[in-house]
Amino acid sequence: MEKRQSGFTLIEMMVVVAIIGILAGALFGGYNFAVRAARKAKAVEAVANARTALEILFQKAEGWPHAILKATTHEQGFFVMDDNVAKVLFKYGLLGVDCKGDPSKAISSYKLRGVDRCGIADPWAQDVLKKSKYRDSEGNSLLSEPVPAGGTVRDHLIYFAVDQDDDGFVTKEEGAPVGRVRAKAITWCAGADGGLCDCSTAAPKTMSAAGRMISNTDNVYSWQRAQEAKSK
Ligand SMILES: [Ca+2]
Ligand SMILES: [Ca+2]
Repeated sequence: MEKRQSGFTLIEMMVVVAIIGILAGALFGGYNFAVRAARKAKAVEAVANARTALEILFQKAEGWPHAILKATTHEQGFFVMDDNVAKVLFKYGLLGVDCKGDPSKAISSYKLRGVDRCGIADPWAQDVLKKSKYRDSEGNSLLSEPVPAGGTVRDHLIYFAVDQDDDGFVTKEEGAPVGRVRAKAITWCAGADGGLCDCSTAAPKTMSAAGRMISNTDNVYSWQRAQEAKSK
């Protein structure tokens, strides 16, 4: 009489393990894709909200406050949505700014918790800031915190440019990364890789000044490309 086999053979076990591996891989890949898509949607919302806030500010103040025009300049000439802008938005109660403490003090005195709460960091940086446990360190060191997708927290702040001469266009001279955009204010973030490209180039990948390949396909803008107007 044939002995009845109990349990699984090695082959059966290997097949089961392989199937579980394939299923897990598919699920994890789908999960990663969903996380990326959700972060990009949040980034689109954040830059759009920032632009709306700046436009409301322009109407309320009947011009751009001096503090905004003197905001920190990025090495490429763009304005970073930083302490100065956050303080102005705080003053006018815009952009959901809810920094605790004395608004006359630098946001860095909030240990960068302010940057997160003021909504001026993109979703990739906000994720890093949430996981940083708000440890008691200088704001600058948190700005240098690496972001897994690319760059540091500083590379993931929201950028802006405004129509300083009130001619209805934001131009390269005013910090726009393109020639001319018909708008009062434009905002953007660098996207998942933390790298900004010259938007006027068609190349999907560009070498940054630091020698890092950066993608412009994931950059998030508050303006439509159709709004760009050619310079004379
Ligand atoms: Ca202008
Ligand atoms: Ca990018």
